[in-house]
Amino acid sequence: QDMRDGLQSAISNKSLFLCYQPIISAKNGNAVAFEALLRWRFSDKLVPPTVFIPLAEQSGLIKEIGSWVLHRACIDASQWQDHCDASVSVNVSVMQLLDDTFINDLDKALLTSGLAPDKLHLEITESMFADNKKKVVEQLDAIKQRGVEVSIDDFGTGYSSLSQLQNLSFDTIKIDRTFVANIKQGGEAIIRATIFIASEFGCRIVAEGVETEEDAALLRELGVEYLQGYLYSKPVEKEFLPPWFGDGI
Ligand code: G
Ligand code: G
Ligand code: MN
Ligand code: NA
Repeated sequence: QDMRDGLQSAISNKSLFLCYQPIISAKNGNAVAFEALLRWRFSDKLVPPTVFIPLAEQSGLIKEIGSWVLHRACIDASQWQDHCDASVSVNVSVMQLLDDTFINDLDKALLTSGLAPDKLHLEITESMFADNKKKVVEQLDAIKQRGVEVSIDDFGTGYSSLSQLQNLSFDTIKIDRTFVANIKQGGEAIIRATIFIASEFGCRIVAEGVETEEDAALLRELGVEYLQGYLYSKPVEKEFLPPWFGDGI
C-alpha cells in the first residue's frame, strides 16, 4: 500500500527515470538502438521493474507511467539523433497497448519529440497474443501504419504458438537471455531455430543477455546480427552511455 502510494506520485516527484542499454551490430560494433528500461527510486532504494510494473498494472497507473516513458524515450532519442542514428526501443505492457488512449499517446509522443517514427521500436512480449488476439492485431496494425517498428521480446518463453505469430507484421525478434545463458546446454538449437523463423518471417534478430566474448563469438557464428547485454553495457542513464556512433536500424 505504501509502495502503491509512492508509485502514484512517482511521476510528479520525478522519482522515475530511464536507463538505456545499447543494441550492437555484430558486424561493426556500432550501437543501432538503445533499449529504454524504467527505474524507480523509492525511499532511497531502487525498486526493480519486475516488482513495480505489475503493481502499476494492477492499479491502472501503467497508463500514465507508460505514457511518461514513451514521451521521455522519444525526446531522448530525438536529442541523440544529432550525433547518432540509433533507434530507441521501448517496452510496452499488454494493458498499455490495449488501452484506447495508446495510439493517441503514440502520435503525441512522435509529434512533440519530432522523432522519425522508424526510429521508435515498441517491444511487446509474445504472451500478449494469449488473449485478445484481435485487439492486439488491430493495435499493431495502427502502430505499423505510422511507420513505428515492432519487436517481439523474450521470444520463445511465452505461450504463443507459431500459428498465432503468423500474419503479424513485426520487424525484430529478440531471443530471450535464458537461451543465451544456456547456449552450451541446448540453447544453441533453440537459437538456430529462432534464426530460421526470423529469416522466414523476414525480420531482424537480436540476442539478449550477451555477457561474454565467447557468447558473442558463438552468436555471431550462428548468424545473429545484433547483440545486447552486459558485455557491451549495463543499462545506464543516457549521460553515461559510451559515445557509440550508431548506424541505426
Ligand atoms: O530492466 P530490467 O532491468 O530489470 O527489466 C525487468 C523487466 O521490466 C523486463 O522484462 C523489462 O521488459 C521490464 N521493463 C523495463 N522497463 C519497462 C517499461 O518502461 N515498461 C514496461 N512495460 N516494462 C518495462
Ligand atoms: O524482458 P526484457 O528483455 O525487456 O528485460 C531486459 C532485462 O534484462 C533487464 O532487466 C536488463 O537489466 C536485463 N539484462 C540486460 N542485459 C543483461 C545481461 O547481459 N545479463 C543479464 N543477466 N541480464 C541482462
Ligand atoms: Mn525488452
Ligand atoms: Na527480453
